[in-house]
Amino acid sequence: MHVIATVGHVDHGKSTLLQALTGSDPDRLDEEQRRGMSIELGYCWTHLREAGDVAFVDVPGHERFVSTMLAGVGPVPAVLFVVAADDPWMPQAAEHLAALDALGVGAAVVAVTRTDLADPAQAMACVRQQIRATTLRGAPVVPVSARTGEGLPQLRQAVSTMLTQLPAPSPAADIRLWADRAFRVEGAGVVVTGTLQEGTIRVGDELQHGSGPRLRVRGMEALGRSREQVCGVARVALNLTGKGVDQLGRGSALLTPERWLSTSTVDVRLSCPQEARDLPEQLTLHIGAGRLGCHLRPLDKTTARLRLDHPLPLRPGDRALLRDPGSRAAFGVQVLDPAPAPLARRGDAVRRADQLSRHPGIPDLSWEVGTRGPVDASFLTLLGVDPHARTAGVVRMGSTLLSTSDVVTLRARIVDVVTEDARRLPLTLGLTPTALARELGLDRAELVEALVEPPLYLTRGRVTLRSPGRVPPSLERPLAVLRQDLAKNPYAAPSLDRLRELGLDARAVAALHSSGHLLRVGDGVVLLPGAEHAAVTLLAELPQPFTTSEARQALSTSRRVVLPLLAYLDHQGITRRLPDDRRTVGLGPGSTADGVRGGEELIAPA
Ligand SMILES: Nc1nc2c(ncn2[C@@H]2O[C@H](COP(=O)(O)OP(=O)(O)OP(=O)(O)O)[C@@H](O)[C@H]2O)c(=O)[nH]1
Ligand SMILES: [Mg+2]
Repeated sequence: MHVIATVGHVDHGKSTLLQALTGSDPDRLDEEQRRGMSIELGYCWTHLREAGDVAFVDVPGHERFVSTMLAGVGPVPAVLFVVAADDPWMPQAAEHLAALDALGVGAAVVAVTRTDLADPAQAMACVRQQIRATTLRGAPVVPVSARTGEGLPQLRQAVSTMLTQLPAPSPAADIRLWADRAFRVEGAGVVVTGTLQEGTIRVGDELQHGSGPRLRVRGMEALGRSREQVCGVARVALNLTGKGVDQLGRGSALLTPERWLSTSTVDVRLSCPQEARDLPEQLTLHIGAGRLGCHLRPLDKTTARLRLDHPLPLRPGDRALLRDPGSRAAFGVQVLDPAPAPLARRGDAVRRADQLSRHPGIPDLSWEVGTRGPVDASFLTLLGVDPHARTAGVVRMGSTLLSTSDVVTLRARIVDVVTEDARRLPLTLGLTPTALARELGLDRAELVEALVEPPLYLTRGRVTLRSPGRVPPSLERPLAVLRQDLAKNPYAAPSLDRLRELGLDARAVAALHSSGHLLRVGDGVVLLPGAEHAAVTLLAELPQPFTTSEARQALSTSRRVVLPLLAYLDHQGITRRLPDDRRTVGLGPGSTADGVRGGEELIAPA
């Protein structure tokens, strides 16, 4: 399906032209019939041979209904711009054109209509002139009469050609459906209509609205027929159930749950002739089918920070319109960063403007990683940035992505911190990754572990500058075999028989433990160094507190291993044992674990 919105000056013949194209009248309200003008958004559809099903959103042209016009046009990818041959260029034609230009709409057909009333040549020349410097430049201009039908076949052809050239939206995209109407239907409940831009909605799906509980799609219609699933682009009517469904209205966004970042602060690029500092501070933002108040703070000539009156699900590249309701001036904004850091210090705004000047205007992994520093893959997904995109200069370490230059800088800082620690405390065994992460302002210890490489070593859970001791030649081979065994299943500690078979007696195990090649968590229970940290990551994902048996299952291991491992983690203060024998991960009240600065770092001789 395709979706097109009409635009154009009041009374220029938009609704009449749609009736001629589709056979149905988009003006469905009694008041619209009585007054002979559109007041609300209207909907109708037809089938074009080349383009297939085409749904139209008819907007009112009257100057009082600009917001309604924008709600109709906002989410729609293409427009039919209607100009009367007998009344060429009028204020709302100009206002609508400016809005389309600001929103970056490029897919358009211009219909110069009512050709039975006047020769269209002058109107056609005029409209070509007007669109020349806008995103509509090059759009076909087709003369037509809704009254006589002359030109309708050519108009259908032009619309088909324009639609078939549009890029196909992704059926797998996350849903963000901007509701343009919400109403109650006797017996069914709340129905919401909107233009689905991309993605697929199925009956039974759950959708999120704001921070409320999820809503369920009980039924769905498109083009007047009930559907089990609909892919964007499409006009859809959803019958929704769930708590809070009555809060839905024009401008509400229905979302794929947990895939969007809701934000009230957003950095944008402006497209307007004035400099940002000459714009009013209080403006109205029109985005999707919604509008809301916002406060604008200029960053430089062309970028600004917006504070929205309420949070919205936004991603880099989103287009919106800012309007000054007083002067009616409107200009375009492009979302660059929906999750900007606060501007706290002097010079922050200038630095921010410089970063934004390099933003490509679409979700971009290099920009995110280069600007934010180490960032979690799940956060990037919320921004619509593909964390798996192959990008030069971006390194993946576990779930964290960072730039190659951050890798170098962070490693150098770890070396500095570890060197300073060793200088202050000659008997130190090194710093835990958690402590280093805190020191470096990183939120993940795993990232520190991943950054460790010579001259840094991770030995017995601590980062040091000393390499693990040399392995006696006779133990090299058994150690290599053990490493292989444990690589397959890190918590399947070798049995005593297996250790014996490899020639590793208690003395050899002790030697490999104290030289940092093995981690002995209990009598005869050895793992690879670092296994304890990986275990903590898995245990932290369990519902807290967890039982020994849940820990055993999470680590796919046996009681023989899990009991000493948990005891070891308790001893390290990484887990905490509760009176009922369950445990929690993390610092509990009174725990002294991870007190890494100062004397606690000195570990008693083994
Ligand atoms: N003669 C003639 N009259 C037309 C034609 N198209 C529209 N009209 C007339 O123009 C007037 C306005 O038409 P509408 O279709 O309501 O205009 P509109 O653009 O939808 O107006 P708004 O929705 O209020 O902005 C009506 O009286 C129509 O009958 C046409 O091709 N020829
Ligand atoms: Mg109309």
